[in-house]
Amino acid sequence: MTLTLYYHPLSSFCQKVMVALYETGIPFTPRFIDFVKEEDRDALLKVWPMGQFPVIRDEAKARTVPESSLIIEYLTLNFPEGASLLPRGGETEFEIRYWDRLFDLHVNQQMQIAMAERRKPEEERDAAASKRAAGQIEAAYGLIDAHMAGREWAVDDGFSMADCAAAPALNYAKLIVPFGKHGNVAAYHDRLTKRPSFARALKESEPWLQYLATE
Ligand SMILES: N[C@@H](CCC(=O)N[C@@H](CS)C(=O)NCC(=O)O)C(=O)O
Repeated sequence: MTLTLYYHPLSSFCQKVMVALYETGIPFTPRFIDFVKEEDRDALLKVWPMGQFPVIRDEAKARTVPESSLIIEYLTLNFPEGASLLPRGGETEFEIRYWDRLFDLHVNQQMQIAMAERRKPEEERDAAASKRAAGQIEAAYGLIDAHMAGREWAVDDGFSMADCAAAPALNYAKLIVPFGKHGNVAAYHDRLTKRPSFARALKESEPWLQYLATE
């Protein structure tokens, strides 16, 4: 086995990559990173000086790949099992990248901003930043809701990188902005949580859920 995934089970962007790995069955060695532990932080910094995860290290090719979307692309290029997550060429590839960007930038990252505010002591919180982030999520829900009408997955050709991005993004974002009137988003999230790849990632995150900032 040549792939090592540096990750934490609670991290939304790590879950995105875990969904891709479980979906495709590509073998990998998990390297759990606890940011509280110096030796773990050092181990991550040694492979990726930016100190963020997810990161994969492919020893066979002496290659380190950061960034959840790049990691999934790497899987699709280097493992035949990964190809279906990002079929190359034409509209389908464009649509997958479009929805992957939307879920990462306007749902996942905004959720992270709002969660980070919740983790701060009350007197240090930036109410305007939280409001802006929630507004972005709400606006994204509107786009996703309209798009998901009559669809099973984000792109018609089947489960893809866009759904890997959507699963953890929506699952955490609902704690910041409930789905409310966006019934198609709620139904899509429900399908995602039942998908065995994401259900497995969720199960693995359970022991750490107590550390999530919920209010
Ligand atoms: N754009 C990156 C985002 C990665 C990211 O935000 N990772 C978070 C955990 S979900 C992290 O490493 N946070 C710790 C830090 O930034 O120091 C991706 O798609 O992988």
